[in-house]
Amino acid sequence: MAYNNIIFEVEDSVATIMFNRPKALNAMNSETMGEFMDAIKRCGDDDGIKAVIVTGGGEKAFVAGADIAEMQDLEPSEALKFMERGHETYRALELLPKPSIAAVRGFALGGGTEIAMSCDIRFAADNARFGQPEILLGLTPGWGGTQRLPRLIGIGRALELLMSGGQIDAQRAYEIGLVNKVVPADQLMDETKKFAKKLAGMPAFAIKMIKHAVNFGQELPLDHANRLEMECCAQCFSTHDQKEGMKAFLEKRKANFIGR
Ligand code: DAK
Repeated sequence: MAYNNIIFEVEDSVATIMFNRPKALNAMNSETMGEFMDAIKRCGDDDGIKAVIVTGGGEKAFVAGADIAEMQDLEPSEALKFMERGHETYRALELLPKPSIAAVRGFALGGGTEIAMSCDIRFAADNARFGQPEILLGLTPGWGGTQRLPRLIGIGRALELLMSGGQIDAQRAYEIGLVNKVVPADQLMDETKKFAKKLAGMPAFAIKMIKHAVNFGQELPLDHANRLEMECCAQCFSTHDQKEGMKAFLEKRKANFIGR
C-alpha cells in the first residue's frame, strides 16, 4: 500500500511510523487511519522488525487529534464506524507482539494522546503537550481516552483532564506517569531510536510473553493473572534465547540472543 499521510521506514530492525500531514498538525482522518493500520500490520508480519516507533512529522505536532473537519457532519452511525476503526487500529498497535514507543513532539491531543497511550512506552520532547480536549467539542473521547487514561494515571487525574479538556506539558505528564521520559526536543528521535534498538536486541519471545501477560493479565483476578504469567514464563523455556541467556550468565559472557 502506498502512503499519502505516513512515512514508514525500517532501520536496524526498528520500524518508524511517522504521521506526515503537518499542515493539519497530523490530525487523524480516515485515510491516515487506513494507512496507520496497514503500517501496524506490516510491523506485525515482518519478522525482521523487532521494535516500532510511532511519531509525528513537522515541528509542531505528534497528532492534534481526530480530524475535526472530517468529523463535523458525521451521522451517529458513521461516527460509530469511524470510532470502531480507530479502536481496532489502536488495539492492534497495543497488542503488537513487539515493543512500541511513542516519540511525542509538540501537540498530542485527543486521538494523539490516545495513540501515545496505545504504545508500550512514551518518550516526550520537552515541548510536548498532552490532553483530551473532546469535551470542548461537545464529545467524549472516542478512541480509548476514557479507558486507557485512568488505567495509566489513576481515575482522579484522568477525570480532571477528561472533564476540563485542559492540556498538560511534558514535565507534568512525566510527574503523573503518562510519559516515561522527557528529553530536549532535538534529542527526541536519537534517544528513542537508541532505546528501541536496545529493546530490538532483547529475546523476542520473552518480550512477546511479557506483553501478553501484562495486556491480558490486567483485567483478571490476581490468581488467574498469576497463572497466566506462569504459563507465559514456562513457554520461554522452549526457546533458544532462554537456554543461551542462562548459559551465558553461568559462563560469565554476554548472551547472543537470536530472537527464538
Ligand atoms: N483537525 C483538523 N485540523 C486541525 C486539527 C484537527 N484536530 N488541529 C489543527 N488543525 C489544523 C488547523 O485547522 C489549521 O489549519 P489551517 O487553518 O492552517 O488550514 C492548522 O492545523 C494549524 O492549526 P492552528 O492554526 O490551530 O495552530 P495553533 O498553533 O494556533 O494551535 C492547536 C495548535 C493544536 C492548539 C490547535 O490547532 C487546536 O486546538 N487543534 C485542535 C485540537 C483538538 O481539539 N483536537 C481534536 C481532539 S478531539 C470519534 C473519534 C475520535 C474522537 C472522537 C470521536 N468518533 C469517530 C465519533 C477523537 C476526537 C479528538 O481527537
